[in-house]
Amino acid sequence: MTKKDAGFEFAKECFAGYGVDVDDAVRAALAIPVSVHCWQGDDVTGFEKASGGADGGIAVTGNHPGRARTPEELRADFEKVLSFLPGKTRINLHACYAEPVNGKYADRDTISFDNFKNWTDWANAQGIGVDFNPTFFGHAKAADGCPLTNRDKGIRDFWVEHGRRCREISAQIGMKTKSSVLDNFWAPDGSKDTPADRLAPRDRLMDSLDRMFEKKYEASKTVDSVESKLFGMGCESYTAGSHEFYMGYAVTRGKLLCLDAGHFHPTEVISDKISAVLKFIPEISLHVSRGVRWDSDHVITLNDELNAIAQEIVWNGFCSRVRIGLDYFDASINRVAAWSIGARNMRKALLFAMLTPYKKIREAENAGDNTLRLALQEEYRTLPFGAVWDHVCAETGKCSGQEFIDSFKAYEKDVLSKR
Ligand code: RNT
Ligand code: ZN
Repeated sequence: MTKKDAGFEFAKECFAGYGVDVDDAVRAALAIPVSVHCWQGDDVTGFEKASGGADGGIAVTGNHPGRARTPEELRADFEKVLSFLPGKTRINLHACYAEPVNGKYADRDTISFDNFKNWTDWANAQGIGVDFNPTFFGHAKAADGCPLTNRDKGIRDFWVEHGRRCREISAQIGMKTKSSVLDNFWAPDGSKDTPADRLAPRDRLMDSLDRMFEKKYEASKTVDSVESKLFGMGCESYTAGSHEFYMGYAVTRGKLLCLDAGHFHPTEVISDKISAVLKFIPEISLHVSRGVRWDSDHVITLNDELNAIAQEIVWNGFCSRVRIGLDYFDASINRVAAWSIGARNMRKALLFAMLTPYKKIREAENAGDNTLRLALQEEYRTLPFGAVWDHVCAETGKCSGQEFIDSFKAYEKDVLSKR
């Protein structure tokens, strides 16, 4: 027996001592789909003729060499990321990743499935599902940061048409991949300084959304989610699509609510919101991210909040009611590494949540024994989780530890640095 195998056997015994079956936990943790965003690979740039890049309150900082410049480069990088990810993975696309067809670029109000045919074929070849997002930023018609609330009806109509097309594209991708596509709607609409009217933009936002969502689609093909936000750079004083707005919208319109971990007050956490909103909405989606000061999109680390998010999903049996997506972008470090480290952390958190003796901890709580609850909560932190993770990586043909580091460094040397 190798030292690694011996370590795994020992870990199994430790977890069994708390009544946890490691094999069951691993199987369950790997089956949870995690939708990995495409935009970490190219700094939310996309492939349109005149790429506006990230704006509307989101910003990518850093200029590490190696950004993917073409669909082929981005897909190759994503394949490298996939090679590091155990478990069921999906890709989350944005409308601005539309590809030209026969050299012809489509504007946001004319895009169609054809602009995403390559992505769909590629996803099928990779055996992964696809999710989607309309892009309401990085465009001349969103230059004032108010696409859906614009006072100019012509501008609103343009974006309503974009939203409608994205839903149609999502339905077609869903059909072709035989997997329901989550279509997530986030728009930056807000105001840098104190608005005189907080109501009228919300009237217009509601109307734009209602018009986009007129057509009904089968959930087996696509479902819509709406994402709230607190503030962004350049819209510090007001965001039309606040949490209260979208919570109400999702409840009354039968939409999923997307909780982005970076979109709330700094002492608020989405882990606490999951069980609350799921009392009123059958399904939600997540943008797992990490807020730091003004930025809502740092690479996710395996911190307490990430573990808490995974625990809420796993411990409450919400795996089929929460669509997990990732949303972070860092251009200051190796992007493939950033992408993979964050996505591996999501999977680690899910696995760790599955391995936690939560039934025992809850028993202690229900018996009113908060001392035992605290003792167990603190003891499980140092159970030999690492040995299980390494084993999962080895069993699924993914590397871990030094090999993982060597592999993304080699990719940087051989591929990224030559761009
Ligand atoms: C912005 C939102 C949104 C974007 C992506 C690119 O604050 O979080 O989800 O990050 O759509
Ligand atoms: Zn988000």
